[in-house]
Amino acid sequence: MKHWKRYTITAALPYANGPKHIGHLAGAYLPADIYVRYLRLKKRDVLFVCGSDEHGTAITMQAMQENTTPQAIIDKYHVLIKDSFEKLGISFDIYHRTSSQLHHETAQEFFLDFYKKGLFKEITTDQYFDDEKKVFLADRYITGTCPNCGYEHAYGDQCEHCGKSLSPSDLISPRSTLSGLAPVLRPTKHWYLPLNEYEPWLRTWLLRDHAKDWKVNVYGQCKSWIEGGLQPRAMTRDGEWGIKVPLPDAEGKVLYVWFDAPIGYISATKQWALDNNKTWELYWKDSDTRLVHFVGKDNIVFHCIIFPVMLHMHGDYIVPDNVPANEFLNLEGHKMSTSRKWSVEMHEYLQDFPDKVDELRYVLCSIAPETKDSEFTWKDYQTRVNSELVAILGNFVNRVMVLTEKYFEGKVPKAVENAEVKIFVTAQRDKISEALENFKFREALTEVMNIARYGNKLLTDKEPWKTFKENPEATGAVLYDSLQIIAGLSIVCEPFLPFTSKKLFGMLNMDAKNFSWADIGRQDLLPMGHLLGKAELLYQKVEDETIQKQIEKLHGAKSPEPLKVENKVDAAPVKTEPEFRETEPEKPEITFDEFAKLDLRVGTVLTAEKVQKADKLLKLTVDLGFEIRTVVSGIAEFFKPEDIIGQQVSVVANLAPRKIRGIESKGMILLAEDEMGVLHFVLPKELTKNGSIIR
Ligand code: B3M
Ligand code: ZN
Repeated sequence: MKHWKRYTITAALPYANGPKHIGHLAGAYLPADIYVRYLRLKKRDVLFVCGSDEHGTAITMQAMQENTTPQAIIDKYHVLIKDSFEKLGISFDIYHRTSSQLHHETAQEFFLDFYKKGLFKEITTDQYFDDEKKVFLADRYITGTCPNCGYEHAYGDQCEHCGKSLSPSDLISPRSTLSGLAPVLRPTKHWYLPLNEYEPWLRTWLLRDHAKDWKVNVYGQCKSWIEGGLQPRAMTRDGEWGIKVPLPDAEGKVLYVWFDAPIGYISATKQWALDNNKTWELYWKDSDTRLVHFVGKDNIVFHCIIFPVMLHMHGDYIVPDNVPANEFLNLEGHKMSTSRKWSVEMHEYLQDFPDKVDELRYVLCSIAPETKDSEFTWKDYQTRVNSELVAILGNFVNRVMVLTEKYFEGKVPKAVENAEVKIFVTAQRDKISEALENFKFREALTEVMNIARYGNKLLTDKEPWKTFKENPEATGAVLYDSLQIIAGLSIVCEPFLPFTSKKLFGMLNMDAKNFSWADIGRQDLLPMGHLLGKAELLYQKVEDETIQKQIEKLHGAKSPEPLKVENKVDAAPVKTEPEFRETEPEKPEITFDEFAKLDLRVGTVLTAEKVQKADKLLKLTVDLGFEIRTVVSGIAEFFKPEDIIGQQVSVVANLAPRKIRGIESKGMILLAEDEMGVLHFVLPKELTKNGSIIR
């Protein structure tokens, strides 16, 4: 493996448009922080940068919702988010802002570099324009009916109801959210990054050279992007809020937020270097520097394709060596969402559990969505805290401290070093290093806990409280070993549980500054006769009531009501949230025989057409293998006839025929209805022969 001289570690710049939740924390900031703390303990030269992303429609939309200015929004949320990160122990070297002068200059310098080298394509296209407000409309400022599912408040870039990516021209009857009027098309010029021209470079640098060391979820997404064919992408937008395009003929145009935001990592580095008398270029332009971006899965393409292409185009810069992106963390069975109030916001957790930061870090690291989406539930939080932190780590430390106080007046007893313990802990250290180097944080944390488990087993096997009377040396030896294990734990747990580590150092009366990663496993960390500090409980049990309160809070806050915009001038349907459905109550029990009466079959849709004067109905013919049937199905709101021809479906084949709008329907298509009321086909995972029985 390459020996890196220094590390530049970035965590995605959060939009300063609202509080951030524990899903964000688990996705990017916590793993980044663990990795950085580990590197620091290894005495590596590491820089950890982050900051607020303060441009783009995320900010202007929020300002509209809160009836205030974009500046007021970013000032408010920048402070809130920064403060939460600090309290959660996320140890950035700098938390910068993209609204800073230095950042504006840095982003403009990038733009001008490309411009002067003639790398941009200048393209004029027709874009939607609000004739009353006299502005071009960003995709998010246009709403209309989704062509895919018929939802009436879909945005110009995406339908939040069915999730389909859209462009404004896809919308049926588009409207401007600013005036409520139908927008008109006007030509406008923009500067495009010709991503397609960099495909050969991406194929070598990414697809060939990182096939082995990047996470499969990340690599797979990149591969499908590249193989799907890259298109030139506009790096400027019409608008006022953002970084001005630094050209004379670009009045009213700003840099695309995804052009400037990643450059924010560089400007943050520049600011840090100014503040600390360092050379920023070393962290971005020296090939011995390892650049690693921690992001969530929705940011992968920007960090793996677009930003690397920009760094490569500029020429003097290094490109990321890895982008260990995580998947999503769900909450109690649903997608986490701040706007839908189905979330645990970082600042709210801190208010409710001010002294339980490591508990959260522990749980989030244990369930981190490293390879696939995962789920946070309060019950699981309680179980992990009580049966792991309290019962394993806390219990071990507490027993050793109490026994040492009782038998040896709180001093490290005399004993000889135990080679077996040393071998075990050292091997654990190396396993943990290996896992961390490969961004396997869950695995690393399990191995940390295995050290505490080993300690507990040592106590249980040797029962030092029983030997003291007859053989105090034996008691002393076990406690000596245990105290050295705890000393090792205080170092090894630091990346994961920094507050616990601090407490442990205090309890052991050790100075953290004198120790590094290499010291883990040493059996002479605490000299004989060394006086320990005051014992305190590391963790407290989480009670049922506490958890119950959080669950109630979540359910109580859930608001199916659309968010209202109070702004009188711009009274526009900015954001209406789709309704959140409750789960239906369970149905009464049936016998197996009753179930066996159902004849469920796999079929394929051959034709589909709308049923006249019935908005919800489609008339389908379905090939069931043994015959072709007509089935009328209430799915017209969700599926266009032409999109479902060839679709495999599951059919209740022996349902008594019914006349629906004059059409005889024989059978029923099975569909799953999610909490948003959206329908999804239920079908075998692989293509299956028509007529196959489902049982
Ligand atoms: N602000 C998107 C997000 O918060 C964006 C990340 C920028 S990283 C340069 O998901
Ligand atoms: Zn839709």
